[in-house]
Amino acid sequence: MFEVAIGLGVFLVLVILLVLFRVQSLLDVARGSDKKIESTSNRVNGALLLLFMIVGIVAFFWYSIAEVDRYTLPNASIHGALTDQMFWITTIITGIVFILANVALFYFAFRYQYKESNKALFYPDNHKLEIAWTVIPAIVLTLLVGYGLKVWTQITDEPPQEAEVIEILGYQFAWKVRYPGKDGVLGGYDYRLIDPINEFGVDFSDKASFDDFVPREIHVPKGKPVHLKIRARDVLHSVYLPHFRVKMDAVPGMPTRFWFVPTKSTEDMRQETGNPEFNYEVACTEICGRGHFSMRLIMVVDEPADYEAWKNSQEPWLNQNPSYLSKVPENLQDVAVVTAGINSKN
Ligand SMILES: [Cu+2]
Repeated sequence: MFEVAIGLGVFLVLVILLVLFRVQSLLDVARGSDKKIESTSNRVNGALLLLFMIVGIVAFFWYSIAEVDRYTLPNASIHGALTDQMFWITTIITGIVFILANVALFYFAFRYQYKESNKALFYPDNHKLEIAWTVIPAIVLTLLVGYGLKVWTQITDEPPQEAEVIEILGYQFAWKVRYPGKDGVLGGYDYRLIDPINEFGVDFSDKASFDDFVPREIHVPKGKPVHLKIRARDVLHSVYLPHFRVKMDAVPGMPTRFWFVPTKSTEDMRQETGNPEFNYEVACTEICGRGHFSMRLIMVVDEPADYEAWKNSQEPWLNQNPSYLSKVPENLQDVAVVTAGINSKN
């Protein structure tokens, strides 16, 4: 509160000074003063703009080089290499244009500042120049967009048949994942079946749901395609796996998907980064409310054999919540009991 008051005070003083200055200038005009317009302020401003440019460019390069680790994470997926390549090509081309345009902007402000001895050159148009600065950017942008479109269609192509299917559900404020179990098929769902325990709204009249399991962590196999089926329960969320260059919105009522192939296990990454605590994580990149920051889920990338072992050690959700057997139709009860392994527990 105190800082705000000080800020307001400084602002008010500045406004008053500005008003006083304007009043003085208008008085001069009214008195018919013949003071020359030219003053030192043009030279000072021209030099300051040049200084601003130099400081800006130095800071830009210094930050970009010194902090490169902060904005480039090691890549751990096949399509991530394509994404990275595209990112760098785009960054380098637009970066060169950015620097050239800004050097010209600030240099012109300095070089062509107002001087009484200078007379402005009347230069209405130049067809060659206009054609050049229309056609060249058009071609460069078309190539960049075309290249991006090609990579995008490759990345968002149909997932392969053998892909591991995992459902990921975003809600305020966490992620939940569901695996299809031994049959490899996720059970159907309906939002009207959602209750405090059946958070996915799984439809237990569907046989495929009996062996589905809902673990606390998300595990995926290294070197195999993983097909994420993405849903949201309340508001927009967004699945973000930075090391795999995966980002896809989770939209209520409109399932989305993303598939990718992890190339480095959690263990590989711990060695590569020299950080024994390293973990992949799923984050939410849609500001979805107060608890947005807590939408973090650890993702473990296993060697394929470890992944299979982990999958086999998981208990079906129905086994952990046997009261939901009552939602299973009469004629399928026996199948559900066997598939979910309920008898073996009781
Ligand atoms: Cu979210």
